[in-house]
Amino acid sequence: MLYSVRMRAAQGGAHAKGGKHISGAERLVSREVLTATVTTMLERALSHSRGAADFTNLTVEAVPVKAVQETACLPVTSVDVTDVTAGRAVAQAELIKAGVAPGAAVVGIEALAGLAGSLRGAMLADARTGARLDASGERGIRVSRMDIADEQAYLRWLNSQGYSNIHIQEAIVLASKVMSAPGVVAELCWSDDPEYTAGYVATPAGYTRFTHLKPYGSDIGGRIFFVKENTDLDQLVAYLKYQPVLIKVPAEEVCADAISC
Ligand code: WAQ
Ligand code: MG
Repeated sequence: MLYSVRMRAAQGGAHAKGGKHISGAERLVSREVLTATVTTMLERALSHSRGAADFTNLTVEAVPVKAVQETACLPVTSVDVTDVTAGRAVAQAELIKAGVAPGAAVVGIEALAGLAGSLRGAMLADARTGARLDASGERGIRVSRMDIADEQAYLRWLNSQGYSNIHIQEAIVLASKVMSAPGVVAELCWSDDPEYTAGYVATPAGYTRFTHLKPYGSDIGGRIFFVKENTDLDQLVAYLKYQPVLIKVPAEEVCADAISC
């Protein structure tokens, strides 16, 4: 059995009562690390750079192993840009390369940039027009029930590429699940944590990070998933929210000489 652990935290009351979204997290873990996972999430909600949560919802739900699908981890590339304008221009080009119509890429970037506050989930948008497709309003669609299959192997794989922060760790897992979903062409994301300016475009071919997609100090972030025409939206949303998925990193090079590994 695995356990889906989900946390969402707000300040000024529950999300549904107008509270400001502070933090959220999703894990799919074994019984051995369940209690530690819950504790870490609670601590994170109580001491977040977006503010201290006064409402935290923690859900723990058993998931039978046979319900879990596996999917490959996206390869990661980093692009250094000098500022937000340059970052958004290259992110736009990356979206277009993935099959998002040029006008839709512009509309999508503007939708994220124009948010008055962070949603706690993602927006779905038409990859031809950029028009919003989901009816979840200010909540957004929350992708859930995903994790890395082998955390130690994942951390080694990330470290070997110079990546170590928790934002990257979590975002690659989320994006890998989203890219395995039926009908998704690409994702655009930047963080809602005021000190974190990097963001990414994910496509089924890979995860491309840009060092600046959001101005330093802004606490408005978000995610937008661009969706192909004729996609069954109910099926897509059900997959994103409910399908348990574990992400597999590429097998490590076998080391002939254990001492030099
Ligand atoms: N499902 C859907 N949307 C989500 C989820 C989720 N599970 N979690 C967060 N979001 C949305 C929500 O609108 C947040 O406001 C927004 O995304 C940003 O969330 O390579 O830190 O957790 O250096 O602040 C990306 C770059 C970091 C990482 C992303 O997102 C890198 C990040 P945050
Ligand atoms: Mg955040």
